[in-house]
Amino acid sequence: MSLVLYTHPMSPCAQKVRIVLAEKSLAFEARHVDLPGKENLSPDYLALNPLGVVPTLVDHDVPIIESSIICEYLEDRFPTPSLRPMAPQARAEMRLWMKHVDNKLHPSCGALQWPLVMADKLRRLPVEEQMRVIEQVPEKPRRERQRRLLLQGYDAPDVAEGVQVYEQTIADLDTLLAMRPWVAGDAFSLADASLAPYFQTLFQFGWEAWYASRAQVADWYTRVRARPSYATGVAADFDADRLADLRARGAPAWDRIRKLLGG
Ligand SMILES: N[C@@H](CCC(=O)N[C@@H](CS)C(=O)NCC(=O)O)C(=O)O
Repeated sequence: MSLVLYTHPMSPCAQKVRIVLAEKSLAFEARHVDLPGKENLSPDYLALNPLGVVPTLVDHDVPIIESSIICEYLEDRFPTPSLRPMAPQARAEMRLWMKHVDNKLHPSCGALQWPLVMADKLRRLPVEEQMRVIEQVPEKPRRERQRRLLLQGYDAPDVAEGVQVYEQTIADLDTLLAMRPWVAGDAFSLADASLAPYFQTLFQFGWEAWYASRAQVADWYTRVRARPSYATGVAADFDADRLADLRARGAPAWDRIRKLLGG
């Protein structure tokens, strides 16, 4: 098969790419990377993706990294159906949302999700060993965030900041979606594919109340979830047992988030 995707079910960045692959009806081979076991830091994986993160797309032996770049690559390589608006202004807006996701929403999601699902294996090691593993994370901001989250859990400042970023994002989207059906215009685009997984995070942990009162966002996410691309690219990885486990982990965290939201 010419397309191989290195992925993990809980990775929003990988979900984004899987949505795009499904929208374009592209077949690919999924290779699961054990993120809690830090397989992403193995020499073999780092040779493919020097940043040590999923996703990585390999197209005929050529690795492509960074989820937004992968999405644009897929768009260039397989232009139909297109997930980019035609008008340059709408395209710029789409890319601004993608940049917001990469720079702000993704680290915020990491702060909320990582301590709940990715840190278990590491926490079973002696603290010096935990720190030795974290020291191998190639990018400084992620390395330092993971270290803070390991040591401080939900008391880390990243959690409070992440909650505010999520809250502002939901509010801004609600205003925008009152004017148009999809984030960058009349059609589902890479902007919708990029944002959708970050609502999966809220859904899977049972934090739907966060967006439920924002009518436009709630309606948008219902329409996103109804798309076949979401069913195959995201929801298929969350069976009833996994969802029950995630919701149990999410419940105590929601108490903290609600307080941070002033509730
Ligand atoms: N900017 C990167 C971020 C990728 C990223 O942070 N991936 C996470 C999973 S969503 C990861 O692989 N983390 C590895 C780790 O936990 O050390 C992208 O968009 O592809």
